[in-house]
Amino acid sequence: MGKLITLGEHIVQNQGKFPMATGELTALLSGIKLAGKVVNSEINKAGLVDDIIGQQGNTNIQGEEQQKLDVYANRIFKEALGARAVICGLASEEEDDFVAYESSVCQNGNYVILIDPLDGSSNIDVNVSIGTIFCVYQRKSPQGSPAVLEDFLQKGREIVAAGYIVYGSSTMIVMSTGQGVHGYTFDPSIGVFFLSHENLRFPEQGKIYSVNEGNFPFFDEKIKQYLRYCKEHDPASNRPYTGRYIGSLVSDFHRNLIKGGIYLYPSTSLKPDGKLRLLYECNPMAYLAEQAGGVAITGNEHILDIQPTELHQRCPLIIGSKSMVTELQGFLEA
Ligand code: P6P
Repeated sequence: MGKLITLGEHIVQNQGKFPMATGELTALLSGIKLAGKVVNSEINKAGLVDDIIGQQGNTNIQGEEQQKLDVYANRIFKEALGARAVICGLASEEEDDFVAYESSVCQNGNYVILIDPLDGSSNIDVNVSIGTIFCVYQRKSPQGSPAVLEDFLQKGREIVAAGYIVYGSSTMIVMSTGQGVHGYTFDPSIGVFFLSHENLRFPEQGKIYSVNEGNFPFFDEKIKQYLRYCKEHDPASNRPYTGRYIGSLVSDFHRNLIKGGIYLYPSTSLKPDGKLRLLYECNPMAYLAEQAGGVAITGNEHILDIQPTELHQRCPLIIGSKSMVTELQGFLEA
């Protein structure tokens, strides 16, 4: 391993470059790191602890079965972030409405966070990697008051920090504060995240495509044409491409970021707005993609340009290597 630099040290080394004051960013990240370690610990023993896997027995606002770990992770992140004076409010996939922290310390916080505490949670019971996704905005409402809805309904272009935690073969925080994308790998033996992937960028070329082929009958004809193109045998253009789909956005995105690739959850006849949520899935991943030299679109517009109108609104997502997204756009515009 090269230089041993922790996440906290890397933030301090880059201080002064952030839109957030270093102290605020450090406090925010200490909340993310702490909650990530606690959730990671529970995930790693999920198979051993009866009362932590399986379904909670109720559904979230999306009408999706809440996994017990979903609810647990949401509570851990909500408490960890509420214990730091930097965040005045939180919106979560697991919360019907946004949470405006009540303490005066939190109400003095300048930022709000939007989070999917455990994305891909249906994979928990089958021991497949899952993730946490988050993004941070500067509040619009006056400091010292409770957070309000407009603090959360901001375009992705306004994001000041975003990232994900991937609970995989190793646990990593991958994040950006506008100075590129960096990966930090957790060493459980000492409980520290070390800088392991500095300046992550999508490879110029890629040949991995990630999509749920089971939705093929419901895709627009132009998406079908693209998927047929991916599977044609043409060595001159490095086809057929390779299909890889984990069913966990964070894991599929992470692999495509390292190896080059494209992930698509497009509009379908059954779900015209797609499945993924704009505020705490598509926007943070789109921010990271653009910081890493990639692209993220709905099909006809950039994700980060969308003006949100609702906390849990959905949008189609096509995200990954610029060359592959551009190639797909050629089909959409034909
Ligand atoms: P499907 C997980 O529920 C998720 O939000 C993403 O992480 C994942 O890529 C997608 O949905 C999987 O959805 O419909 O293919 O099972």
